[in-house]
Amino acid sequence: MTIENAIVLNQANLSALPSDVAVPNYDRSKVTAGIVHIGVGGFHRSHEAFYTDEFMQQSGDLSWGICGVGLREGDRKMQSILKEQDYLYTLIVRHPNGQVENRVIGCLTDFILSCDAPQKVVDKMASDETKIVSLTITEGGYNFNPVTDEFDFSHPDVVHDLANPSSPRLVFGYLAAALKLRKDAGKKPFTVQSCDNIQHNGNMTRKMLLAYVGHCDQDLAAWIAEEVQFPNAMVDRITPATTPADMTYLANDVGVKDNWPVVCEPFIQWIIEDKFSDARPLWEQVGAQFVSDVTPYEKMKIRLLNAGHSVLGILGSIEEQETIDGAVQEPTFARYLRLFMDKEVTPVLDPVEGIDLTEYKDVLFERFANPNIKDSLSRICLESSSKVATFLIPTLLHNLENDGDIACATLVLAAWCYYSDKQVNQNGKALDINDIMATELHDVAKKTSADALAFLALESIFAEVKKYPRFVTEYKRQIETLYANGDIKSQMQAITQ
Ligand code: CS2
Repeated sequence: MTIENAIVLNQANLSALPSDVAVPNYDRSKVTAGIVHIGVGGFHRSHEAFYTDEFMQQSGDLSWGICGVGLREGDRKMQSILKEQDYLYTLIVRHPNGQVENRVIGCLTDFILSCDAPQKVVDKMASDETKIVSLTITEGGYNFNPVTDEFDFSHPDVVHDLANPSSPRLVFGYLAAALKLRKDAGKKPFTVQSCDNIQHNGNMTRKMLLAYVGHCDQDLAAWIAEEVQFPNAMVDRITPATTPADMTYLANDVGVKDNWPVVCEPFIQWIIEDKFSDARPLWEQVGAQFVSDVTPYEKMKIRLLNAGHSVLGILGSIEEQETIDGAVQEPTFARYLRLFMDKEVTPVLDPVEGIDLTEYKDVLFERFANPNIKDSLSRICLESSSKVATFLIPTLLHNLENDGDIACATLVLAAWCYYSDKQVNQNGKALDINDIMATELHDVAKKTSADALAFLALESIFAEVKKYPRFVTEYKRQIETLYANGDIKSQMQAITQ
């Protein structure tokens, strides 16, 4: 049944929405923005914004609205859609059994595009009501060199920002300018809270910011080092890219016209170190967990879930799979992924208090197999160069150093070379590749037919692992077989049998 005249989502229409759509129970006109968030994509809207909306609903403490910030021209579409909808959007939670929960999230209060109004972003962060600046800027946004883990001063945007401190392009310029205003006014700093999938994401943010600031203002760097807190955190909720079908579903089946809803799985987790520069929402009242050391949790999640996604994403793309659920329902892929998790990742992990790793992995398989979350492999393979470097290479390196198993991870790297070289799947269909290093990846990968090890020339990714002859031999063997037969599935089977 199609619902005629779906109701346009905005503040005035909130009370007229269908009764099975949950709406904020708080007075949005009284909300103030205690949080400025940079990088308002699907994941922020299904995760931190969800927790914060729930906290405001339950506690009635309305000082935790979120002011969104977009640092890229590409954020303009999100900004204009949210503005038209009075910063409301629908969260569509899809359970494996087909149950769907639709809920309007109300905690976003504004959205500023830095390219339109850089000073407005700085002033907002520096304003007294802002207690936290949180980030989802992707692994690549931290601007570290993956081999040295040091700040990359050669990046053109960094060169730009150092020359133009009042209109920066990267997050560090904004944080620096806003923290300087706080310092000069004798005020407390805000907390800088990373929500990206990087191990020790808070420490990494701190290190990068201090490197950047130290280059131009030593006093400010010393003050930041002393005063600003950067809690590490593990974040988790699978959030596929929104598709036109999701909007059609909302309009036709639910009766809500939302131009950019978010779809996600029911599972959600946020484990945070409890160190904040100033006040924070009591997110623990709505399911977040505060711990003194998040290291084992984040390692477990990144090395199993995120790396597991990359394993399925890269191998599955070549084999003409389209989504994570489709790939994991294929026995060859499921067996391969489990072997990778059991033999190559589990031995590398530290004990995680309160978590049974076997059960954690079982749950991951159930989450990946959710048939109502169509997480596309093209989303998973977005920016594979930073993902492989952060999610997979550290596990491989550990196993090389400790005589552990390396076959599964090595085949993924060989497959990634094949994927970057051919840019089509085994059946000749063009792959949708989006990677900042795409040209470089293609240029080295295409030399593979002449030199099996050509791809390993990518120093920023392979510098460490290629020091191990055991890896080089295994990689060469896998590459030669793949280029001779072009049959990734049999190679996976050869490893799992
Ligand atoms: C995914 C993540 O982008 C990726 O590679 O692994 O977006 C993943 O879905 C989230 O981290 C889940 O918490």
